[in-house]
Amino acid sequence: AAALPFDQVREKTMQLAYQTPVTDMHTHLYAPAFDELLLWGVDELLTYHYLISEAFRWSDEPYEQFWSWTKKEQADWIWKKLFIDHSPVSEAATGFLTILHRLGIDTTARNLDEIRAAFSNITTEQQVDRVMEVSKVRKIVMTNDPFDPLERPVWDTNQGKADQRFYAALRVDNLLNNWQQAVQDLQMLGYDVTAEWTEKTKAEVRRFLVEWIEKIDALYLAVSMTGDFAYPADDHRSRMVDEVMVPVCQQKSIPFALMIGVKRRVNPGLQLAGDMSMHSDVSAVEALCRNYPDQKFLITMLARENQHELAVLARKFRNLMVFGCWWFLHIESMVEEMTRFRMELLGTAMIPQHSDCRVFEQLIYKWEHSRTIIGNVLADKYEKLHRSGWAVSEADISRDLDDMLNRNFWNFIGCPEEAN
Ligand code: REL
Ligand code: ZN
Repeated sequence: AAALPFDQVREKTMQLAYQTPVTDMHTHLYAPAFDELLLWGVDELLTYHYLISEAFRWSDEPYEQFWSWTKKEQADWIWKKLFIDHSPVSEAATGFLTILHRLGIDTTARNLDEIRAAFSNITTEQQVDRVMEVSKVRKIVMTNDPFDPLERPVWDTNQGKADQRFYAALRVDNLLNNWQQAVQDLQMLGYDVTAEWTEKTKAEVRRFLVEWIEKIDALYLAVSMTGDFAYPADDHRSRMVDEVMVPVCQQKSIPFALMIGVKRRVNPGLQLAGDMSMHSDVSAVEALCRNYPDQKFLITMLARENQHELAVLARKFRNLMVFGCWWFLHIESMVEEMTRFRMELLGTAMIPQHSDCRVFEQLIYKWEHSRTIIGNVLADKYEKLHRSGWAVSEADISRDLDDMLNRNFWNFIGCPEEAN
């Protein structure tokens, strides 16, 4: 393949960075069959929990007041606080405008009802198609919880797999982090478990996981862990990991995804917007990777302070894949910093981003903002290579971007054919 001249490298890299189809390996989005669980539209976008916490910085309103309003009233209030009274310069606020811009909606009048009108007369299916087209996101991994009473019937009636663009991931948070609740939930679904950690209980939890992995075709098991996650430890979590989760993952040949470093509800009044990040101990991941060399772990962490150590750890363990810039790290400056040192430490053998979207149109802004950064960081590296006499071709650039935005995930989870 023909080497590109120096002065074409950045332009070509950026062009391909915006075009390469993406596999979004962790989202809170759903296929249309999940009906009301699939959030989209202006009022959902404006009441994203990222924007709720930002709007409250400008208000003395009691939290209960806000929660008592309709979604439209909440959206009006957030619009006024973050877009009318002040400039929307934060990542999440700017993101809303990126979405409108890409959907061709004019915002010069700054009139929210006009913006709402531009979203009327669209069906969910049409919007899903349009957003996937605009964002060039080709495959979306959901977060699936069998204990969710809205979600379970969709799987029970076999509609969860109807749309081939969507894939499932089995979320296991309560099993690890709220065992009392999990026991009740499992019993409700007919599993013979007790709060006591007996052989019977372990076997039943394994049976639950295997049955649901098969039922939903889960690509991986997933959990969000608080920052105090320690492993190995003489506690419920370590027993659950060692005696139930890893054995099940091995049996089904799927990875275990751990998202580590959240501190839930530091301000309960803010509900979902009240979660915080906290520093974690990377040696828990180190011990997991060493104890189970044949088990794959997909890992992301929430504290900026943990990122460099985690990337170094990925040099030591090939069964560890670092992914994404999670939540409060999904901002321009952090994505830039993290993408740069991950590439410098790991080359392209990492998954630079996932979206964590909760509202469908967010795919547009989250991926556009990230593609810009990933493309520019990559172009810097190619220019440097060029100066050392190694000129990349268009095919090299396409391959590298496809690896990072799509293929590395599918190869790592053992389904390389899905990347095509
Ligand atoms: O998967 C998770 O645990 C988190 O990503 C979510 O709890 C969080 O609220 C999400 O919206 C962050 O981006
Ligand atoms: Zn998430």
